[in-house]
Amino acid sequence: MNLQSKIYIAGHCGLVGSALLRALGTYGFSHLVTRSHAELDLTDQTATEAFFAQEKPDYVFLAAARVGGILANNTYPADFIRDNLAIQTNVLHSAWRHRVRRLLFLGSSCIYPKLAPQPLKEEYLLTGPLEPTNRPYALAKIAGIEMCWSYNRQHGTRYLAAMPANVYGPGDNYHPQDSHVIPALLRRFHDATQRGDTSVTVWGTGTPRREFLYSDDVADACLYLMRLADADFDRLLWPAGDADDSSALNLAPLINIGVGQDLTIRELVELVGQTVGYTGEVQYDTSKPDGTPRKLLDVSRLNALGWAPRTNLPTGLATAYRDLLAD
Ligand code: GFB
Repeated sequence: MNLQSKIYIAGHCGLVGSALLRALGTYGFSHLVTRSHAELDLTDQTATEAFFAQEKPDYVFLAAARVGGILANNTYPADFIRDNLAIQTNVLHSAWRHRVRRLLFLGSSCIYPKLAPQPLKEEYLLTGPLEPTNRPYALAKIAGIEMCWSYNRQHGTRYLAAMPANVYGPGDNYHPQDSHVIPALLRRFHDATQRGDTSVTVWGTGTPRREFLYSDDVADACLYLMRLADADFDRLLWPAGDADDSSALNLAPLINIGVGQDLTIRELVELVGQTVGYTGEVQYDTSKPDGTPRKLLDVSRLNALGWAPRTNLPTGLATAYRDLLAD
């Protein structure tokens, strides 16, 4: 990928896509292609195919997806499975037809089995049952990984699937019910502080552990991966050395992106309270789901390539909070 390459960022208005756009701009990539959801509905196969036929991008970051927090996943399971299957099917197929050189498909750490050993290695994919609250979303993303793998095997494409930890950052969704935990807590603690409330409610027991990754770090890792030399990139696609061995050994073209550390929701609540300056009480609503007890990613594959995140959680939370205040 060079500075003149034509690069399509699918989902450039989202949390990861907008960070990718910023990062590509910062590095000096000048030939960027974007379409808003209103301009191009990626669940529409005909429209997606026409777009690829017209633009013929060299590289694709597939960050377009229907995403949401634990409750949104549980409330709209049909939307999560249908939209994600449709988007990725259309984009992966058209990208092959129009000879895209490399594609990075973004998923999530929820693809791994609910009770898999920690930290989660890439080869744990499909080794056990999934967490029920986000199974439709996870299954769609697993199908996306399998599609990347299948197109690589049958058509010689270079599709890599990257699974980030829980992402947060500027431009997040602050919806009270549908958002992820960090934007939800920033908003709730901020509103409580403004109103002078003495108690705030947090969902679940507070015991689940989560790993949080700042959106600009995810984007930086994605660029790092897309800019790898051919031999290094291909080693990620074929970890066992060749197509047949990789398929037999369950070595998908898959790489985790994370910070290698997690914390409990209770510890996160402390940090968010400090960030916002909230000093009241916290109640836990145990009628709300906890989700997976833990999903800490093993990031040794990415670290071995020389990449590490730059933003620690307190710094990232402070930036995210400034973004909320500016909203
Ligand atoms: O961020 P979150 O929705 O993602 O929830 P998941 C993380 C944890 O925070 C859960 C707790 O244990 C929640 O019960 N939590 C506490 C809250 N208070 C809140 C709150 O006000 N809002 C939210 N949302 N959570 C999603 C998956 O799971 O993570 C998706 O459903 C995707 O498929 C995404 O993988 C990254 O980590 O539980």
